[in-house]
Amino acid sequence: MTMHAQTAHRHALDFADAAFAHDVVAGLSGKPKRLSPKYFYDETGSQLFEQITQLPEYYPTRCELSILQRHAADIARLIPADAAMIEFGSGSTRKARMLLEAAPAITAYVPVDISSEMLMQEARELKRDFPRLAVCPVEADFTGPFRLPRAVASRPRLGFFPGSTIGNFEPHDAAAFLRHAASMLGGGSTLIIGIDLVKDAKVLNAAYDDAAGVTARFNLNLLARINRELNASFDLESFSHQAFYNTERRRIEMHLASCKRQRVRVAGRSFDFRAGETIHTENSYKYTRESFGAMARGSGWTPVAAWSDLQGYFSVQALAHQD
Ligand code: SAH
Ligand code: AVI
Repeated sequence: MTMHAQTAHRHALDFADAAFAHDVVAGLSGKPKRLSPKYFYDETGSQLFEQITQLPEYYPTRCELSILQRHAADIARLIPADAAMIEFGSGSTRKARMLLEAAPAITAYVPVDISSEMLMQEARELKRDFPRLAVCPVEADFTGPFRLPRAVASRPRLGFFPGSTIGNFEPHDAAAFLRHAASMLGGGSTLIIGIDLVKDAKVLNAAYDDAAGVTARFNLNLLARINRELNASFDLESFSHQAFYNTERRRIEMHLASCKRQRVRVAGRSFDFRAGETIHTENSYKYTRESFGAMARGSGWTPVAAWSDLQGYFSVQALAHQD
């Protein structure tokens, strides 16, 4: 890195720290208290998410992998020559690798993620494993504006948003994200997106409250991160993981519940908790093919293909943006 790049990187980090402190203080000052799920993903959080994907109860990753395995060739047929694939929330890049193997037409790959360590590690490994591919990682919050690297400018673009990460947005934010992605990817682009489908509440509840307690550790890691980075005093033993399917709103809700009345210091401020009071840390919305299709059409995209696993738990959809 040049001196100039180092200074710019430090400023970006200072800015991210300030935004984290601001969002946490604002979220804990609200009624009800809430925190954004994008803050789950520090280095430990990303590792815990990877452990979640291996759990017997957590079906989304297994289902989506099986769909991609079966239909990689169908997806590859939608990809134009010399394309750039931009992945939103790339994490372990395991699913991108399946598309890269099936579609040599992809000559540039732009993983975008907020979790810097995992992003850089994956980018290094991809460069080693796909030596002819231009790998251009972008550390960014994809809910805001960010610049695409130069390698993408002259290439046709393919968006990839697997994992049902769009389900972590509120529906109006999901629609806004789709509109933003349409303008960023441009006319003629395709978006391959993973959607978790509405299903039996028992299956959903188990997926987000696993017997081994990994999802609980993932949820509680947010408080550990706040302690470490914002000089806070959360006692992790006195908060407990809660996850349940809200049938009416078609979403899993995750919360951290205070086991007692207590006061917590965060970034120089005090926050009081009643016994049983929760911090709402995540929603994971579930869609039907129809409800997602309607949202996509209202946000500049036309569904052109949809694939499902054999149980009908998960859907991978191809959306086209005309203009
Ligand atoms: N695509 C992978 C990972 C899904 S987990 C898969 O399908 O398994 C969600 C990923 O999105 C994580 O890697 C997390 O760091 C990233 N992420 C979450 N919110 C983000 C945001 N606002 N901006 C950028 N990346 C985000
Ligand atoms: C990343 N995202 C799609 C996951 C989900 O299923 O909503 C995050 C997660 N939260 C708890 N378990 C997994």
